[in-house]
Amino acid sequence: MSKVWQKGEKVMAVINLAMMKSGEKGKVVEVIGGKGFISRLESLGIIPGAEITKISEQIMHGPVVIKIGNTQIAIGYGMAQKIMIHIEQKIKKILLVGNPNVGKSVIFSRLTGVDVIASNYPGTTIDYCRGCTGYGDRRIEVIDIPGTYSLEPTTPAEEVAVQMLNKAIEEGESIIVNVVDATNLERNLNLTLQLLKKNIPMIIALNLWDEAKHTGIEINVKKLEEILGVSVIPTVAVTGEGIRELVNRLAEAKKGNFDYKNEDRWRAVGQIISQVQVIKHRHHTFLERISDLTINPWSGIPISIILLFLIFQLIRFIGEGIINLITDPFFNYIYKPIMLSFSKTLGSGGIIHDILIGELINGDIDFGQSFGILTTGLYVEFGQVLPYIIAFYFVLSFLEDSGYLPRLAVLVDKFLHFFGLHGMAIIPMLLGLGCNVPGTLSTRLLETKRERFIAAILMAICIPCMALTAMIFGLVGKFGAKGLFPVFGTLFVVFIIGGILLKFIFTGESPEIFTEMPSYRIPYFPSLIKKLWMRIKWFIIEATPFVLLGVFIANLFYSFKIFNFLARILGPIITTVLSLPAEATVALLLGFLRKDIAVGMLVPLDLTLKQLIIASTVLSMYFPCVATFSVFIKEFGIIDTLKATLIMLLTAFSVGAILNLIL
Ligand SMILES: Nc1nc2c(ncn2[C@@H]2O[C@H](COP(=O)(O)OP(=O)(O)OP(=O)(O)O)[C@@H](O)[C@H]2O)c(=O)[nH]1
Ligand SMILES: [Mg+2]
Repeated sequence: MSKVWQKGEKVMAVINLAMMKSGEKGKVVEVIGGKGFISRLESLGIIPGAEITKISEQIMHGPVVIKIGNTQIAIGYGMAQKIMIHIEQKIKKILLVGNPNVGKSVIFSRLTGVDVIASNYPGTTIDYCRGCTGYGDRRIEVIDIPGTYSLEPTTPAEEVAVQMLNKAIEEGESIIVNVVDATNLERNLNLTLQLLKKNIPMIIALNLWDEAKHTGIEINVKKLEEILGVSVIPTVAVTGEGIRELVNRLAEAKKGNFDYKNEDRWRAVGQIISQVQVIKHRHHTFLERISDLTINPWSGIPISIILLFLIFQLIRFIGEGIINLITDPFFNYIYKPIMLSFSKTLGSGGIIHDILIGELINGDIDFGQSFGILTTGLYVEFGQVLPYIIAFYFVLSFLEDSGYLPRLAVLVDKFLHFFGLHGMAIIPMLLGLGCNVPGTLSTRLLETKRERFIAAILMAICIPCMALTAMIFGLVGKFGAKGLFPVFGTLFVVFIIGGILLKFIFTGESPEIFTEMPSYRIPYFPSLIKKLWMRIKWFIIEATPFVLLGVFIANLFYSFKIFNFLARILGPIITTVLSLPAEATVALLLGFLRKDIAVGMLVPLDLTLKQLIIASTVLSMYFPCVATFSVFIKEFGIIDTLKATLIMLLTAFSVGAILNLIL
């Protein structure tokens, strides 16, 4: 197999003369052969640097005709294969098309250097993503699209894929790289044959070649190329093997010549498979045994409960570890002295001081209470939330790449049907535990709008993101289960009751689960770390402005007494219905920007445990943060977003009032 391809590396598009299409122009790069052969061609002007045009293509390995200057020359097929040409392929766009979970996104990242999320379950990519790759001395656009099993879409994500494909066909000058899973050739060829009928130049990347070898699958690549009439290049996207060859051979992309009747497609696939694939007998692997154990409900459900408990402990362990060993020592022993001297420079008071450093408590900075942008603002985000974000995404990325999530989806399928959802809805929910924005977006892997809407509302109300969870842990965690259980227990109960109600409010069809179980894989560590880093970077870039803006607005509210005005209007509701002090109004209002900072604002209020529980629960449920809100509008439109908002506000305040009565 060819050398490993490094992202961004430039290559020449060099093919042999026989591969050129008629009408194509190019420059001779090299003639491969003995001295006699080379000088024979030289005599007719076929030397490196000479410009040629192919006049006619060979028929059944017959001669080709080219034009050099004004001379037309006929060349035998065998000779033509030895003349290497650098061609000006008019490729403007490369579309990565294939079944879900075959490695398109990893190939996309390799080609373009643009980092996109790749995970071991079908439906990771839910929208298209563009990038560019170096190709000769030009850059061409590469597009990663969601996976699709056929050209008749069944989910919004698949619709995107088919739309992009049709657009590329219409625009012309595009080629398809059909990414095929070598371990599931039969099912993948079904799409390949459909693509061949689309009459667009294509080339096949036979990916997961490493896994095919491990599982004893042998594929005769040459034979497959011959049958389909398009080039096939084995690749291992995660390590980069074969990607360089794929790029080198992009110019070979052509319309295939395999013909079949649509109604005979599966039979055609079967015939191809019988000619190109041999499966060696082998014993069950360790990972397959685990697969059987985790999918069978009798063993799978206890395993999932133990696993979820361990995951929870692991996230706590990593999060607290980072806080105790890294962020707290940093903030207390390194950052604080710097801020204290900055505070002195600012004169230990005044409006600028209050906005940047906040209030000094007994002459000292208290990161929990001072509430300056540079103190509490940065501490909340980097000192308290970030460690849990790292811990959560590390564990989630591991689960995603291992292939466990679709199995969990099967186990919870029955349970989620009570809410009008099917098991795959567990994937957006889990993503929502990290951040509701990607969570809401990934509801696109569900088939109907009804399911997506129910899943998104349930997530917005009952699934606190990791930033909020970390802050709630900081706030009520010190009371142990007495503090944590009422908050998270309430969210769970509301999830169940809310889910059942939503199923009846939004009537409609509930599709059955219909998904592929990818095989278990030991996560490839460099990819896992890259994905973790992408998510951390995303969190820092997306969250920081809102956190700092939140602290800034809170300070302005206090300085300009806007707070008094708001507390007068909204205070009575907050105090009577929720038994919270009027000061909590600002926290609830700012929760719209970011909930972590809103929870942070509760710290200086000296609340009782009951009040902390009510405030944390209501804050979790009443409204998604502004980022999630904008995704809601984009995905569901204004009217449905307003409906969802009404449901969220009603639920949050009724639950808050009930907690106030029973606690
Ligand atoms: N062992 C191995 N794993 C691979 C290879 N290519 C991709 N993977 C893994 O396969 C999984 C799926 O990769 P993705 O790039 O997300 O697949 P996709 O085709 O974009 O999937 P969708 O976006 O769901 O359509 C990930 O866990 C990858 O790390 C490969 O060649 N070998
Ligand atoms: Mg993808």
